[in-house]
Amino acid sequence: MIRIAIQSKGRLNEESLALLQSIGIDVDAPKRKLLSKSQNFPIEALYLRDDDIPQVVAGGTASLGIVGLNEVEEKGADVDIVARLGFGTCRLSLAIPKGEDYDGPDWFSGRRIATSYPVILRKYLAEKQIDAKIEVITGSVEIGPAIGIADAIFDIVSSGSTLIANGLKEVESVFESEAVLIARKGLGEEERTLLDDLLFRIESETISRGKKYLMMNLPKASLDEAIRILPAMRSPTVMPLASTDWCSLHSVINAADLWTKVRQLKAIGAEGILVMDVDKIIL
Ligand code: PRT
Ligand code: ZN
Repeated sequence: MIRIAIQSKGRLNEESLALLQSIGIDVDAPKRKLLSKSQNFPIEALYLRDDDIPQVVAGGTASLGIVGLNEVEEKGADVDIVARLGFGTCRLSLAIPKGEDYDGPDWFSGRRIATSYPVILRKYLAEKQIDAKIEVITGSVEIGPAIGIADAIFDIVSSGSTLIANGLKEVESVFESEAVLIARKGLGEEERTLLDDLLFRIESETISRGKKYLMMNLPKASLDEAIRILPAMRSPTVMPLASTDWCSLHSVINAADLWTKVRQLKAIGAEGILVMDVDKIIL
C-alpha cells in the first residue's frame, strides 16, 4: 500500500483525480473524507491543502504527492520530482502598474514587492543582485499596488487576465510551473515497485494525450511521400488492398497537426480518411 497526497479542493484537485482515473485507479473524491483507499490499486489518497503537500511527503506521512512545482520550490522540500504531469501549468512573474516605464530588473531596486512566494522571489533578487523589500501576503496579492502596500507584485500568472483586470503588466517571468508527482526520498522496495507501475501508466497516458489515429486508402505510387508526411512512432503501418495499385495506411499523429496533414495527404491522392481518438499508447 502506498499513500498519495492530493489537493483536497482547488485548481489541482479535479485534474489529479482525473489523472488517477485515466490510469485505471479509482479513489473516492474528497467529500468529508480525509483518506480514501482505492478498490482497484494498493493506493490510498490523503486530501490536503496544497501548501502542506511538500512537507507531508518529505516527512513521510505520505510517500507520494501531486502538487505544483512552485509549492515544492517555495517550501524547499527535500523530495524527488518523479514526473511532470502537464496540467496546472503557470508561471511566477513580476508585474508592475501598467503605466510605469520598465527598462529591466533594476526597476525593482528599493521598491516593495508583494508576494506569497518570498523564497523563490528572494532567490531571484539575489541572483540579479537587486535590493528590494518583500511584503509577504497570503491572498489577493494582485491588489497590493492599488491599495498602496507594494509597488509591484510577484505572483502566479496563467492567462494574464487577473493582471490586466488589476491594471498591472507582467515584466519578468521568473519560474515555470506545472503539477508534478513527488516522492519521499528512500522509498521501500514495495513502494518503489508500486511507484514504477504508476510511472509506467502515467507515461503511456502522457504519450497518448492529444494524439489521433489516422487510417486512409492511398495510391501505392504516393506511399513514399505519405511516409514523409506521417512520421509515426516507428513507421506507418501499410496494408495491401484488393486493388493492387492501392494500399491502406495507418498512423498516429498529433491532434494539433490533423488538418495540415489531412490537406497534404488529400493532395497526394489519399481517400476515405478515418480519424479516431487514441485511448492508450503503450510503448
Ligand atoms: O486551498 P489550497 O491551499 O489547497 O489552494 P490554493 O488556493 O493555495 O491554490 P490553488 O488551488 O489556487 O492553486 C493550486 C496550484 O495550481 C498552484 O500552486 C499552481 O501550481 C497551480 N496554478 C495554475 C494556479 C494557477 N494556474 C492560477 N492561475 N494557481 C493560482 N492561479 C491564480 C493566481 O494566484 C492568480 O490569482 O490565478 C490568478 C491568475 O490567473 P490568470 O489566468 O488570470 O493569469
Ligand atoms: Zn495553498
